[in-house]
Amino acid sequence: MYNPEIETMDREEIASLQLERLKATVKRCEEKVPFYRKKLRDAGVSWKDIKALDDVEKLPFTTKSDLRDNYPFGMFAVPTRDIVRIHASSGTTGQPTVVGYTARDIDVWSELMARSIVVGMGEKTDIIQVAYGYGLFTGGLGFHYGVERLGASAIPISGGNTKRQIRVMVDLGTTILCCTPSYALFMAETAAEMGVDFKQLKLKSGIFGAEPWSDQMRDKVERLLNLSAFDIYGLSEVMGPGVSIECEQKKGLHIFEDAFLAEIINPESGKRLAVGEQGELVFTTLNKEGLPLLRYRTRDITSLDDTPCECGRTHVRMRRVRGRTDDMLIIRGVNVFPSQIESVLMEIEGVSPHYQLIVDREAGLDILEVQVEVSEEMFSDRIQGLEEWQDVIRGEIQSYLGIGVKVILVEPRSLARSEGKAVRVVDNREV
Ligand code: DLL
Repeated sequence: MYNPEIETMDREEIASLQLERLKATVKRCEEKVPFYRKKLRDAGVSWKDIKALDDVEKLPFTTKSDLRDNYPFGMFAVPTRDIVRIHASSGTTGQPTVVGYTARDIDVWSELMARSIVVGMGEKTDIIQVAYGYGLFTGGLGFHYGVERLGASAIPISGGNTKRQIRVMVDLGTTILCCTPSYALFMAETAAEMGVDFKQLKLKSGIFGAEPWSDQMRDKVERLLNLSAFDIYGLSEVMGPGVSIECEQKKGLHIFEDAFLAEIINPESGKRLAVGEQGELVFTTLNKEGLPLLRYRTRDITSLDDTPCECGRTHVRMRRVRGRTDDMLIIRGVNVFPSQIESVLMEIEGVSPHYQLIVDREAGLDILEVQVEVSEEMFSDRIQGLEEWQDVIRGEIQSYLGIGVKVILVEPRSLARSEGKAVRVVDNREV
């Protein structure tokens, strides 16, 4: 049952718990998953070689393509008769991947989600609107089970039907909202159109994640929805939401280290990096039955922080994910994450938080176009001076990124809104 003490254990205790669980996971993979048996044999390593936590480095990596190659159930460590739930990753390209959970996995996940919600200010008395998509995506059901485990009240509204979301929030007195940060912004806009004032609502916190968002975007969301916004991270392969979450300090996301062992590697060389260095996040699951994973490469870029946190939790923190290796745009040789551009845009008064990046190649040269909506007030005030203003914004982005970009200011409400994960980049170079 719900056991927050595990989050304040001392570091040595955490390490010994992790070591014991790591050994058991490697043993399980070796014995139950032919894919891992072969991979471990090829790497010349066995669970018996795991004597210290650092021995994790001896293990081979697992990648998304391993899951694809073994689609659908080839990496499961139990027969499908023991699987009680199947989800799929939200990947938009290539073959899909599916993930499976035993009854015990669902139990552990519910527990981790209940703990996450508590970190995000949740209590038994809360009314929690779960506006992540229900279905193959892990967001909706992941949160739902966590809310029920905590004993709070779940409103399983799923994503979409935004006017109804607002009515439900007003009528039922929602106290915690759970959805993607981009959908939260869309809700703010819809509420304003409906004449609903967030100051009159009972919302106290929002647990937002599933996509990258900047600190500047957080300020906007907090201001517009009049709540405290927490960043939650997770991925279907490793479990779903509830791998890590920010505490009230909002200085990084505490990883639930009783369930996941995190490492940061150099994405090119695969070498492990020291705490504090930025690289690709890699997870080994520590107590999963259905789909245990060894050194799963997330492609998410971040760094770890093991300094003590003022909240008293001892679990290591990861910095907010600024993007994925595969979302990183390389524009004329410069690496650009959409979230970097977002943070510049959010600092400029009069631009709305709605933007899109279009990448093209003209005469062999990469062109990055930043389309950003002007806020309603600015649009009517400055219709004459839009061009100069475009220049100002272009200047800000250029001086931050060090590369030339094209800025196009577009009318309020002209860019597509998201009810789930926002699509920030349209890359026309591949087609
Ligand atoms: O997005 C699980 C989730 C649901 C997390 C609800 C949080 C809330 P996938 O669809 O498999 O799972 O996508 C996982 O989304 O590898 C990251 O690239 C990205 N991502 C998830 N959370 C965050 C976050 C869910 N807080 C992929 N910040 C991950 C930045 C995030 N990126």
